[in-house]
Amino acid sequence: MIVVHHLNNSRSQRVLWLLEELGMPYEVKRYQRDPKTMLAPPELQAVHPLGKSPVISDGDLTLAESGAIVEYFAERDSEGRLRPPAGSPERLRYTYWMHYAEGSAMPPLLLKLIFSRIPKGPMPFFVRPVAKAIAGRALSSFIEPQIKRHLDFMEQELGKTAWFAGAEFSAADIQMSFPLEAAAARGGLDASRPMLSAFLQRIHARPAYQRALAKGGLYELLT
Ligand SMILES: N[C@@H](CCC(=O)N[C@@H](CS)C(=O)NCC(=O)O)C(=O)O
Repeated sequence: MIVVHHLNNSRSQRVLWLLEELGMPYEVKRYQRDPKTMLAPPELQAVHPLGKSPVISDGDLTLAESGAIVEYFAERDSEGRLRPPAGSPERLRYTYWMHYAEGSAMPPLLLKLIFSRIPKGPMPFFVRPVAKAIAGRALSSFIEPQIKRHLDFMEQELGKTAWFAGAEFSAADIQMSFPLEAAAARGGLDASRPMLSAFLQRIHARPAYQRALAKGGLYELLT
């Protein structure tokens, strides 16, 4: 039996959604973030040494890293529903977006979250203005321009094809949902990005997405 080790408000929501799309039976084992630090509880480290989510168990296999998990299940589907045919141009795009989501899109979004929190953290009162200035400078000079560049790129790409890999919905769209939801939650999506906003509306309307939400519980993107 597939077990999804699911941390609340996390990337493992994508795995639940994928399994719902594929109609694969699974169990959800829930873990709660520490409300102060937002870190995963130590029990997750007993499943995988990094103690992060998602991680899945499938018989003797334990697999972490959302892209690897998404590809593993997409490959296992005998009907090949969520993966373009091997060797096709769509398959190369699929591979590209599968890696891009965590390798390129997420780092600046994570930096934004961290640097926005720095001035609010505990520190002596006289240090706070300095921390605020340094964090503000990092945000305005590097992080925000990087996020803008990525969002412009994704907006442009979604103007070429309906879904990230091509005309058909694929597991790459599931993998790409997290950076786009994170960008929306962190204020980076507005009327100037109609393609990305429409993408989010389309995925949120999918019955499998809705079922996954019901399984995973409250979902507010945090990290
Ligand atoms: N690149 C990894 C990132 C995993 C990751 O950072 N997961 C976050 C949840 S979205 C986590 O477990 N955070 C809690 C912690 O680091 O303790 C993936 O895509 O699986």
